[in-house]
Amino acid sequence: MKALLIIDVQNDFCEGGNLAVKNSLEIIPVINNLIKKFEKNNDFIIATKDWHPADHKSFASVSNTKIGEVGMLNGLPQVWWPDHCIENTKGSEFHKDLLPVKNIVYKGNDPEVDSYSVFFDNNKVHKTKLDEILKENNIDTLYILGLATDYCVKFTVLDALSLGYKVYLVADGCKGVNINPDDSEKAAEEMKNAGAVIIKSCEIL
Ligand code: VGL
Ligand code: ZN
Repeated sequence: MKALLIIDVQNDFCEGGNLAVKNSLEIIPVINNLIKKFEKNNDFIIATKDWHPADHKSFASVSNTKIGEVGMLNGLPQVWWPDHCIENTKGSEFHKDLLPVKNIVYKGNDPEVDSYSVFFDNNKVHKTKLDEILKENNIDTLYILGLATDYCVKFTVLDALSLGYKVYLVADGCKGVNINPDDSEKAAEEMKNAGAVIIKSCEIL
């Protein structure tokens, strides 16, 4: 069985948000078309939320660091981010144009460690419910898309592959942060080398 996995299409990652990903609104119609398609076939759909407490240490404001620079957090290299996706705020809500999705998985709630992958936090200590939910529903194939290609999409795809899922990355359904201009390209290469199949949304039947 297959599932559509929609990563972090939240206000803070969209135009006008605190960590806006360029041209992110372009992917919403692509994602909505797939939501309709998966719904029609009774296939599983799951959406994720980056969900941080206000004192999350990945925030430059909390760690007294500079946005965009890299430091160390909990023994791991950490990009310092602007405050974003704070739990129960406008910024952490899904973008209003995204069609509603019933199944939601949250990540990033531990203030001490960042969590790009929707399966594990960055130090792989805590696991979310995602793997369990997918297994309960006999899902072995994932169509992954959303924000951002070079962070949460990439690490989710890599963990999904290492957990044994067949992974399709829907290229026209993703946009990246691109702190360096080629970060998304490099991320796509990395995902492909790890075994992800990169497709366009129109190839999904
Ligand atoms: C993300 C940076 C910080 C993402 C989340 O969803 O890609 N990026 N937190
Ligand atoms: Zn975050």
